[in-house]
Amino acid sequence: MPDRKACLQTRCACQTGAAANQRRITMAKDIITASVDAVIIGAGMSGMYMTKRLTDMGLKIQGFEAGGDVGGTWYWNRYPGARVDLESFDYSFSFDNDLQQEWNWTERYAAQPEILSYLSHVADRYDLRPHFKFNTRVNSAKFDDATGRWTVTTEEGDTVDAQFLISAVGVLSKPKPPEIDGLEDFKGKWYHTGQWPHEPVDFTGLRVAQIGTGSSGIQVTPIVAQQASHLTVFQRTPVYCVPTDNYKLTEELLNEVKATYPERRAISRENRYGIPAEFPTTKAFEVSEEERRAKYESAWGEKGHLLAFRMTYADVLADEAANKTVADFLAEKIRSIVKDPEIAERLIPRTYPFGTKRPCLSIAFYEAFNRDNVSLVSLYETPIKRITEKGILLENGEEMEFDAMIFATGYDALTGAILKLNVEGRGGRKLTDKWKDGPQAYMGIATSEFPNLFMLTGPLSPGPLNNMAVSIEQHVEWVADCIQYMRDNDIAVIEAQPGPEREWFDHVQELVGNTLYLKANSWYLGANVPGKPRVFIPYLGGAGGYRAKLDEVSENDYRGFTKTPAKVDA
Ligand code: N01
Repeated sequence: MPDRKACLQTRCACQTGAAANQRRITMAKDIITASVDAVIIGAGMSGMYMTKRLTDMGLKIQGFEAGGDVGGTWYWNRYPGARVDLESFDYSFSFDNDLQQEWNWTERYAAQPEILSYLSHVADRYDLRPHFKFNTRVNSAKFDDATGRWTVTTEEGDTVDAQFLISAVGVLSKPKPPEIDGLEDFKGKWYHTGQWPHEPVDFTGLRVAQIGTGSSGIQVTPIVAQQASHLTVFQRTPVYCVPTDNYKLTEELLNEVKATYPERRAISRENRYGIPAEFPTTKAFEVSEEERRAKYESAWGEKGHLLAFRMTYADVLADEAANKTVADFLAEKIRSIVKDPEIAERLIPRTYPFGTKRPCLSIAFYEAFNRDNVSLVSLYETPIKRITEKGILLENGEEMEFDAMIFATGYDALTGAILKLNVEGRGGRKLTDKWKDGPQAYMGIATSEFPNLFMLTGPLSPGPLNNMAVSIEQHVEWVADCIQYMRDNDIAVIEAQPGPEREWFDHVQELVGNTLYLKANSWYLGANVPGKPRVFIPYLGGAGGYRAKLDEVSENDYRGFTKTPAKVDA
């Protein structure tokens, strides 16, 4: 029996046979020893598009991907109910008009299989898979001061030398173990949403425990509730959920979207959250209570979407009183859906302002608690002591028996996956040491002492605070342009300077200081991972604001970077 903790760390999910399945998808090829222009780590959306851009420029690429195929997040997250919570057609690539015209999304919020087949189509269309070695995890990357090149090795034994190292490892890709003692004693099966098996898991007739109620957990609950004989949801911090008005996309609607893609994409690139909508300028108390209420009803109703409440008024995330008007409205909605008043009260968030932990878009999450076979345990009131052979032992001495457990406990977000690569920069400097008090990254894309390393949607960039598709395209295009600039100007090595890097960090922290975000124990702050430095990691300047700043850097000859020319042979 493999060690389960190790399984979580390696994401092999072998307890359920998923690893064997992955191996069937793509057999590992021979050991690679090569010299290339760039190593790209990760074949999710960012790694795929980066590969396309650099191969179009004629660069030789070696990609490595721990999973058995392309897809990243959408390859791993196969849990029941997994679907995107931004409109599918906006959560997609915009770089090729033919691609966006030929792909027909079927639902407003596409489910995981559809997104994965879209990404598979992208990989086929641009012939990206041959550039990657799958089922292969990078375990170290070292910069050589003398040659100005990176040496990347993998757990499989590959060794590749490259001018550029590009991290495309994703922001929510290192699953966070449950951190509850005794898991190894449990005799039933258990699953983490972020490394779900490839074959369907049937919970029919089982007593199931679900731990965690973030964006993943709230999608799991209603589906598993339909199968399990009993589902017990263990909730630590309640979340704010907005209902999903999901529907099949008609040909007419799709044609309308396709015809207006140029405008949609242009607005998205400038919008605060990377979606095609106007950000409001009106503040919550500049309008009457009736007007405010009507706006909240509309944000909740059929036009509602994940970001609707954050975009009702300009000061929702900056002013406590304004924020409370949204929180009160949502609490009222929870009370109106959940029939048992005690359960409703437990589901209402009270410890942080609305929006400072990521809100969720749900299909019938609250409604699930009206079922006889679903119960809720608040971990604030009844903490877990440990996991046992039979189930879960609570601090109050009660032992609850389960056949299966689902951990929807989230991720070591934003920095976890990149730090796991064991990156060493100039003079053997370890990235883990440099970032021990929190990430330092100039413009959220590069870090001093680590030359020619680019981090796509890296820490201190907006990343997941925006539509990720918009964040990814922006970074990929900026990095491709930077490499082209280096080639055009005979620059061999580019490196962020410590001064501008510190200024960028201060700027990121200054922006968050003007908001309510620091009032929540969120993964944005690293607060969900025991021992992680408490630093606000994403940049809050918005997709448009960030774009302007990053463009300013490139338009000014990559200001804030030191550029070392290629050696000229005598
Ligand atoms: O993870 P989370 P997630 N004991 O960290 C609880 C994106 N995403 O996978 O809040 C008990 O949000 C934890 O409690 P608390 C999206 O950006 C998008 O759900 O730390 N409970 C929380 O309830 C999202 O924000 C989509 O107190 C423990 C839950 O587990 C991000 O991914 C879908 C615990 C973790 O929630 C992460 O979402 C899914 C413990 N030891 C994800 N440890 C869509 O696009 C943690 N928890 C739809």
